[in-house]
Amino acid sequence: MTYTHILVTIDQGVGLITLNRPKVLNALNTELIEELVNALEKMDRDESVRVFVITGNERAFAAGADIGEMANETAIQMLLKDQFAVWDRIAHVSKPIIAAVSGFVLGGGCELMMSCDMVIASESTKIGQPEIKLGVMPGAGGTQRLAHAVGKVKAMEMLLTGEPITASEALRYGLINRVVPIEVYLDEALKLARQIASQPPIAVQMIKKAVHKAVGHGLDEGIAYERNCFYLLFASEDQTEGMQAFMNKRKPNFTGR
Ligand code: DAK
Repeated sequence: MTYTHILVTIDQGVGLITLNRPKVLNALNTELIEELVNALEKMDRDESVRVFVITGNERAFAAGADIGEMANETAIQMLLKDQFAVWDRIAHVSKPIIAAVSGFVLGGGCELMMSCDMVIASESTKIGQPEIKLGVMPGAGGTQRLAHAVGKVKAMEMLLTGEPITASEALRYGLINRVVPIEVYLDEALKLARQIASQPPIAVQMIKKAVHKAVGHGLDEGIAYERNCFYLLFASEDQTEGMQAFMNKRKPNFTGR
């Protein structure tokens, strides 16, 4: 299978997927997400792959879903197309996924990171959910997974201000596993991946599933609620204003309509 927006390699039991739209900070358009999900599912069936690493580049893991792609959609179009539903399939991958992140980890990029099972971050990582600045909110589990990971009050602050946190703060809040110098963040993630790849694969997959049961209570319901709210916000003038302002590189003027 050939891909346009991701790079895929398999080595020593580790399936490495690199998000590859550097000019737009790895903005996650529909095609990229479909490629990512297809690659994960294909390698999930491949016995030579035991663990995944998803990475981007030093400047950006991913700066969120592609704003240009959704800016002009209506609520009904969003609901009917439900094109974002493909994101849900990431949660059904049975082998562990490690995110190796650096730079911007924003919006859908943060949601993708939180869908992974472990996270190694470079010191220059900035993690946030800035959707509020676009007149919308997270739609791929951000409100749910962030609240589970960092607790209510910190999640509220991040979601309502849209301001990112540093890697060391994220470490303190238990959102990521490790912060390392930028030169080695991918190597560290690959080292961890190879260690897990050498463990008994059936036990590895069962542990992943069991841990997901421990942290997944009410998650599906919360995510479905969040997604409906996200789609509904496309009926607001603030969504149009927020996204147009981003694309025209100006400050938005929100009116509460
Ligand atoms: N989409 C499209 N293009 C983006 C982008 C994005 N999210 N982020 C950056 N870019 C593009 C910029 O437009 C710019 O393109 P050119 O102007 O060069 O053509 C290029 O990347 C470089 O960006 P900047 O020039 O802005 O670089 P700066 O260093 O000045 O700023 C920045 C970096 C990351 C602070 C800034 O680019 C920024 O604020 N980006 C937007 C971050 C953001 O708001 N992300 C949230 C997007 S909404 C769902 C699933 C997912 C989602 C929702 C639902 N379901 C399953 C239902 C997710 C939603 C989102 O993520």
